[in-house]
Amino acid sequence: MCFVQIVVLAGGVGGARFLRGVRTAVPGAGVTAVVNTGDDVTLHGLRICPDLDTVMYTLGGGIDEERGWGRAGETWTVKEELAGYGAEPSWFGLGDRDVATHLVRTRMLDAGYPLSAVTAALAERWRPGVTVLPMSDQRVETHVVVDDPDTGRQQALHFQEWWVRLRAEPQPSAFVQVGVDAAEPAPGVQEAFDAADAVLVAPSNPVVSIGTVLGVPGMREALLATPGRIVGVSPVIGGAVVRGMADRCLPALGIEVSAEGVGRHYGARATGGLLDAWLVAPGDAAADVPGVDVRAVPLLMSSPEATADLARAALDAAGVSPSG
Ligand code: FO1
Repeated sequence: MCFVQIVVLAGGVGGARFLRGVRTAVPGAGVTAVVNTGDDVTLHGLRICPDLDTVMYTLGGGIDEERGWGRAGETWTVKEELAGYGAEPSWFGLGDRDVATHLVRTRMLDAGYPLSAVTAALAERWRPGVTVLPMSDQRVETHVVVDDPDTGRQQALHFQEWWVRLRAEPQPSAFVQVGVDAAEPAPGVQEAFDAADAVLVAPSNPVVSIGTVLGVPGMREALLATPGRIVGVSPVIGGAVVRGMADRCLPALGIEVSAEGVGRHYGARATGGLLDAWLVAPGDAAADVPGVDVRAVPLLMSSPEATADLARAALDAAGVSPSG
């Protein structure tokens, strides 16, 4: 019996939780996560890949569930000692256990291993139960264009500074993926799409996570050539984002903060967009996304069971039965 092959486009916290539900919903399936790396940053000489780590830790059982990022049982001694030296940035939460991941990754990258090989090596420890692929082996870093409150001039901040230090407070006017023009999908991404029975777009940030993944040259073409159906899950419920700050990002691209707005932004596969189907919350059942099969199902990933039910609904919309 050939196992069901599923590809999931994912960002950080929401994407990781959704992936855990997919893994539960189809235990025997081959699941490949294509993960955003636009949030990646080099701080204190260490290469940090937040979304890859959140996916790896969440699926590997090492995540701090409450924060949604970083390690469970974390301590912050290195961070405190760095602050003792006045070593900036002090605003980024560098956990002691997390530092080990960054040290191993940075050493391997410096030795010339591509990010996809580094990610596979780290996954040897965490055994996430899905194949975790960075969207690209080339560096792509999301920068946020904001108006400088003091000078009124526009400036570009690294996503992490905007997100963590400034709590996404300055209204962004644009997002720029530095390095994206020289990027291409990572090894294994094209093959995963070619073999997919279904591609699921996780309820991640449509702009800085899903948008960044799709912005890699060749990615959209690879996705749209997949033989499977493409099913998205709305990250917006009742006009509000469930978690994170997608509502701070959507207006910059003129996208309405609603299930309908995001669905229309992704667009119908039949008319040049992405989606064959779009899952919205029961309260958003009236969402009108022309050319797309809109289905109202509970979207809150309030428990592993609820998330598995959501994943099953997504696979059902893709015409994939869990048994394959
Ligand atoms: N998010 C925060 O809000 N504050 C932090 O100090 C912080 C540190 C951090 C360290 C490692 C890591 O993998 C993620 C971290 N995040 C932190 C989350 C991260 O900034 C964002 O969640 C992702 O980049 C967006 O998905």
